[in-house]
Amino acid sequence: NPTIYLKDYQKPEFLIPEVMLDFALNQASTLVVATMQVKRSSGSGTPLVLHGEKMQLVSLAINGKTLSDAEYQIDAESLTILNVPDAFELEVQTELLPHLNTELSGLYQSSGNFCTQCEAEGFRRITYFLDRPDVLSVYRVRLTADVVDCPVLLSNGNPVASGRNDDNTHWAEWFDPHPKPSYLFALVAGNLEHVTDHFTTASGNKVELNIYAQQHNIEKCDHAMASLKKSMRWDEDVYGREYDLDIYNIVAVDDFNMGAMENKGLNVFNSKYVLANQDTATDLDYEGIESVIAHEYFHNWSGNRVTCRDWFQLSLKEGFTVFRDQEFSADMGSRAVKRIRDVQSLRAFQFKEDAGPMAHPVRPDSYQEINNFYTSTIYQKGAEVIRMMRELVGVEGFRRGTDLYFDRFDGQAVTTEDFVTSIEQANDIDLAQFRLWYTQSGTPSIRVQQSYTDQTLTLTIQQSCPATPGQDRKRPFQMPLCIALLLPSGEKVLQQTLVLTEDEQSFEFSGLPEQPVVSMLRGFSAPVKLEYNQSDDELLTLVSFDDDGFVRWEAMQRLCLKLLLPAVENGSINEAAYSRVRDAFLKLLTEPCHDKAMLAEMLSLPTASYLAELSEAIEPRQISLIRQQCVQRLAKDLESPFHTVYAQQGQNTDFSLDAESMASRSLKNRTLMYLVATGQPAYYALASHQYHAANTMTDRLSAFTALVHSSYPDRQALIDHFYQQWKDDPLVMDKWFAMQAIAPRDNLLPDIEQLMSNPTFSINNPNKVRSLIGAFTSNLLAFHQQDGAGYKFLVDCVIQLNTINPQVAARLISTINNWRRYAQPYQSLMCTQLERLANENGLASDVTEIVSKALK
Ligand code: DPP
Ligand code: ZN
Repeated sequence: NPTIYLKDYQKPEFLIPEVMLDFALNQASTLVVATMQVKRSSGSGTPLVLHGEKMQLVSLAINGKTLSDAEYQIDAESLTILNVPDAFELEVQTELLPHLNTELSGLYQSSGNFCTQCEAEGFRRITYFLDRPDVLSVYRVRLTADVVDCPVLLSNGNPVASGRNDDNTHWAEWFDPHPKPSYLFALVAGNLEHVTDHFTTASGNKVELNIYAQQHNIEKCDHAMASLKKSMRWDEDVYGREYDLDIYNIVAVDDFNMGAMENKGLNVFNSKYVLANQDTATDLDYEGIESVIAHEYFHNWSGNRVTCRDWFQLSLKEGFTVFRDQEFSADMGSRAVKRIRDVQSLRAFQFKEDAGPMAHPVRPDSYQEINNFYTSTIYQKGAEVIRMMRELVGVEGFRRGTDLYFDRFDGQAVTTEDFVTSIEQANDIDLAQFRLWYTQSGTPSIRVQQSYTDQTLTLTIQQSCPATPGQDRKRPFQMPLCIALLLPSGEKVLQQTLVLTEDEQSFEFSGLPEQPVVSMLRGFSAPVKLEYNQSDDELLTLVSFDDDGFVRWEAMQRLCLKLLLPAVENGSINEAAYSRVRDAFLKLLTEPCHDKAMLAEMLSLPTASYLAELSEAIEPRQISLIRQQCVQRLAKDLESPFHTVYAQQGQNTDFSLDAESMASRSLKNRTLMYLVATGQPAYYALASHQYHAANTMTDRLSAFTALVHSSYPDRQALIDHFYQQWKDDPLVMDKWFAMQAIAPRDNLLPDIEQLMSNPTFSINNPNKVRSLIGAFTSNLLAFHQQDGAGYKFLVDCVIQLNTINPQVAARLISTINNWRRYAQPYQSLMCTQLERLANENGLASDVTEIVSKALK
């Protein structure tokens, strides 16, 4: 596949201000008539080249006159019409086969219902079009389908008219007054129920809100609806953004490549991010739903009203919108815990990506397959870049900047540069150096050295950024470094945002009669790795007293890393380091607790993926084993305080999603995990009792997981019991697969292979692939077998998925594209399998790009 470069961007030569789409929906053969008003915008006499693939052209007409074969050319990816006037009506008829569409891009079927996914380039599988985000059109859509199979007919915008035909079909017409790029087009047709509500906007418009789902799921839509209303209010309060249509529809489907999609007025969601009730969804699921509903809603302004000029600008909408949803969730729940989770996820996925062969800037320079660039860098690092800009200009200055951005670019397709310029101009600040965050890839490191003499603290800070593909040398970034100084008594004597701009800088703080403890990188104010040797005592001061939740948690993590990293390297645990961690745990468990949610986070050892990220040469099995050993020792040594805290949380309190109840469940289940890790039968019984008596999925799944991951003798019976209870609920089955796939035990592969033939598993369903195969690849012990069988299994799955769903296949194989970072024999074994994959015939471009970059 050819590489596409940002530097080659050219404005479209033609525009399509209006389009009318007429769908005759039928699963075996759907006919689409697209009538477009086409206008030349530049050039003269050049042919019209439209994108199109994986469909059948039926006919073409210009201004009502059918074109002959000689008047156009067609290939696998495009349609060229040689002689066209400067303004004309183009009619394109195409035939689609939605029932055969397993790629879930374009028009497809999920549970028998029709739906679409057009981002990034799915619209070109529906009709021939200028399928690029800088071509904005006003859409009118007419849907016709069988009245029994498809009582519901939805598209973007507002409903205009509907009616019955003489045969067994009916029709509906939708009109969206807001010009939009083709990637935001959507239709849904099928047999669906809905819940309905309304929202009155700040200026008094009443908006009808509907959530559609299959009938048996309709009781599970209330939380999503409540989340939608909260999002709409928040965007008015925080950004001054109101909704702009009469109706907002959300549809939940079981087969979906990503999380959800922000199609104008008609969001299509992976059912994982809509459906919840207390029997089936965990507290984490509820939080995930709230944040994804918000994310897609926020796109209505950051993405839809102001969209991207080209796909290199993807972070313009995604980074900004992730930042918006992160802040929304922080306002709805615990800000500190939200930040901790976001940083954990950034380190697990984005740092890994930045250190591997797919490292790319937040605004990439090139790509082969755009679907491979819906990455953690674009989304999560992109959000960090927006967050830093807010830190640099302040909350009010940031709002002035976003107001200017939305006003100036409403209805346009723009660039990340346009966003930065808006922030600059609204604040009279120069962000020239800051722009490097958009163009340089790689995770910067910050090295801090401190000295204290004559009542003066000096911090010397060096920054550096490793070489990444295509970028050998980096210039220093501008970044905000939020710090505070604490006296050993815990009193905060100063708080400040330092702005780094140089390779090395020093900062002095005088008039300090005692040597302070530095609270560094507060709130994780920049997406960097911090190298800063603080003593155990300094870290413990931060754990006890810092008023920044992130730093408190991070100090505890760093204390644990002093135990874990050397232990992984040496294969044995240093007793002094262990005692420090154990004593810190004991103090946390026995002191009065003001914030249970934070305590639960503080009592978690660094994740295995973070330990891998910090390793020179990754020893996956060693990481897993050492971490497990530490969990077990802490469990045994602190059994009694763990049990006391567990018992204090009570069992079946009334189900509630308030912060206090969720925090209590989180702490209870964290302590339960440790209790079960003691291996004592009494705690197996305790967990088993919790599993059977639970009134929430949070409690049930936590007990289930603790037992399945332990040496509990009745493990298999428990797994079977869970299965019998929940086998009819696909989302709960996803958890059942995942928890088994990440069990820290050897010789798991035969179990995984057997689970793949379970009747509830389907390789065509992306959620199932992620929850079984994807989860297995994150299992540092079981996946990284020393004979390479885990890698061979993965590549076998990828080869199978390559023809079914290349996007999912590419994501799956990405998990080992950082093979060079592993120790031997893992590194060579992974390489062998990647080479086997590279030699397969008929690899999709999605997979080819990942594999070829991995092996380069
Ligand atoms: N644009 C979508 C989202 O991030 C991607 N499927 O919300
Ligand atoms: Zn998004």
